[in-house]
Amino acid sequence: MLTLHDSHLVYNNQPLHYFWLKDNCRCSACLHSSGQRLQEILDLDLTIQPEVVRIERGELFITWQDGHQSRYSQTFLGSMHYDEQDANNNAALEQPVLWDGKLDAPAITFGYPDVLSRQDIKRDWLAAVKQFGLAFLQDVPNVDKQLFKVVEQFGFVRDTNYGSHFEVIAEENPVNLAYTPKPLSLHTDNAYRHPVPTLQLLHCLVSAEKGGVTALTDGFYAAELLQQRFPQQYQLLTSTPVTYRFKNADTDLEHTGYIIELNNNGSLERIRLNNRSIQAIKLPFAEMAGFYAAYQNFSRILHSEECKFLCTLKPGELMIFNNERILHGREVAAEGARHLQGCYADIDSLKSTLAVLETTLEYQMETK
Ligand SMILES: O=C(O)CCC(=O)C(=O)O
Ligand SMILES: [Fe+2]
Repeated sequence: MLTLHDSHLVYNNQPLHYFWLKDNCRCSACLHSSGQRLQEILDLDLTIQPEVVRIERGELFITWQDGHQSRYSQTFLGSMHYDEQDANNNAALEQPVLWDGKLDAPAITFGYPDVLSRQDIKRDWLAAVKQFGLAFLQDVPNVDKQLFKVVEQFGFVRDTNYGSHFEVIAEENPVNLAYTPKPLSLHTDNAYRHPVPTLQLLHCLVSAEKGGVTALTDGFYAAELLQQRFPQQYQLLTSTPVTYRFKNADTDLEHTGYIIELNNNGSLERIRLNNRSIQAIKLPFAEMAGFYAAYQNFSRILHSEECKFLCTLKPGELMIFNNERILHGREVAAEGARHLQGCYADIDSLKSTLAVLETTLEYQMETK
């Protein structure tokens, strides 16, 4: 069960380097009661050797050459397995649930009063945003800036040049086409920012007499379709730099990224696409036509019936979505008064609130 080697030991078929064990000592001199590490990498002896190693009731005890004593519980060792593939890839355990145009909206719709009064429903709401990238709330009081109260349920408002919130209402001289009745093609907001606000909330206070229909597409689902059907175009959109810019009297924001952005593992990280703020594409002459074909085709897929979900927000309804994954748009020009209030927030806080809630609810289940 336990064998000792020059640079490491093997316990329960798990190879563990001595320096790694020393670096992960659980004693109170090495690990603060907060769970934060007190060890400095500069102080670690990479050639360190154990003096004595023993197993007692499944726990591993080591006395090091300098007399320091370490003890590793079964639970700790069982959760490490650093040699295994995906050991570091928590994202692999958190695969998003992709959806198409036949989205089951009722499954991701929650009553706001329930979210406020029941922790399990609040958990389900936040989990829907994390997994589906989108959730709806009903019966949100039809009150000015109520969306701040909604954000308070999981995190913080992200201020931008539009302020802490924005009014989606037709204006005389708008700084942004969002503040007109015109239709808006599917887009992500603030593509010219890095980091981009990762969540957007839109709360309907007044719905249009006609039109003002909301369109939503799961950009990750559409990107997967593009990859399956047109792999070369997918490759182009993940590797051709495009610049987005927003400029007015007091703001000049610019960012160059990709329409489909991947992380180091090659998995989808974000969609960055906004027809209003994309700048003239500059590419070698021979590459321009290919890029345009890919860009247009991806937009066609995003807007296709296969991908696009339509709904009309009614007063008191609010949608919250991942602005790095879900594209939103306004399908038909809004006729008559229509008023949405919008704001941005960030998904890291939402995931943190969800994780804490999950732990609390699991604990309550166990102690019942
Ligand atoms: O009016 C709408 O439905 C969407 C407006 C919009 O895209 C925005 O404010 O970001
Ligand atoms: Fe928008």
